[in-house]
Amino acid sequence: MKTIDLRSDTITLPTEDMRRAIYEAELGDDVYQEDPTINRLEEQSARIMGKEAALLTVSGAMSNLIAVLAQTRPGDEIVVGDQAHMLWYEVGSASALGGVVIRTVPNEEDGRLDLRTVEQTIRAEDIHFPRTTLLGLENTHNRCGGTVLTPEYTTAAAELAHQHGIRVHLDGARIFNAAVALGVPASELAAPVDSVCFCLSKSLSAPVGSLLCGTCDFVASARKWRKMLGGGMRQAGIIAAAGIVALDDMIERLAEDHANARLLAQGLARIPAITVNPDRVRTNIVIFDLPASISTSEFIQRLGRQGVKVGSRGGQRVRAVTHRMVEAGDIQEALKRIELVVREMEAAAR
Ligand code: TLP
Repeated sequence: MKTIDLRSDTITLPTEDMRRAIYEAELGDDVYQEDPTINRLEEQSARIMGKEAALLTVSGAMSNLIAVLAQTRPGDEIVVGDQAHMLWYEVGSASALGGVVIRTVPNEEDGRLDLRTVEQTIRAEDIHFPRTTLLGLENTHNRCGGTVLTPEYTTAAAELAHQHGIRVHLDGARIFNAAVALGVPASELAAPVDSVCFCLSKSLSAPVGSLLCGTCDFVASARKWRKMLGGGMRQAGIIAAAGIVALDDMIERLAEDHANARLLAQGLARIPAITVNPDRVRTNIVIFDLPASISTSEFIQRLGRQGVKVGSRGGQRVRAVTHRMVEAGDIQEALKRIELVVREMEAAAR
């Protein structure tokens, strides 16, 4: 029985081309900025994002943290959505290590923040208040189910922030999924913001790495913060080599993952006990609800024993993510096994 792992696109393994590129990579010491492969990846990334410069970091979480460290001071306030990855899944690093207060604005179902609410959240100058210095956006939005922010929305949000002297960071861990779904270049989605990061190690299938992009001054400061965090790497061209293949070859194919996610959502919608809206699935993340009669943790365990792995999204919610290592046929097979487990659990609950 083939295991169909839908927990995350982070589980994708490097391709043959990536392994070959890793083997052949020209290397140097990157703390001296002498690794030609990293330099190439950083230049390519900056170009793709339409920014002056880029910095390779070990992870999306490290890029987001460095974006905070380089653009705020301890005691400042940052504004993010109440479903933001930075808030939920980064161990509180912005507060613990950056010393900033995290203030939240409710995320709309589609990942946007209502801009009137954002404006009301921005602190006025007052001796009692922290300074609001950074607004965080996320595209695609993980907890909102892979939803996309358009260039128009991002521009409006950034204009508002900039009018108030606030910088904008975009967590674009899956920005290429958004770009492919909208049919626009990633640079258009990143143009309005001051800093943007994206991940090589999710749908793009590279083993490690994230790129943090912005102006030359910002990236110079980010490089210093990365060193302070112990993230100055040496011959990490072996990571960058796979990243270059990811950017060259793996972006266009994301449309397949999106089609498979839609297929999954449409199939799930035909299972009476499951609640899901296939029309809301824009990229590679499907979030669906189980009925109250079914325990989510037990469902995930039982389904795992049937060779389908999915993740919990809290409460009755389940998350399934499509990626290069699952094909349309696997989706049909996963649907059969999901239906079986739901039926069994419903029967047991009666
Ligand atoms: N997300 C992971 C888990 O942490 C939940 C996943 O499986 O989806 N920003 C966004 C929007 C992300 O989804 C993630 C990873 C990150 C940042 C952090 O990236 P890494 O895992 O490289 O630190």
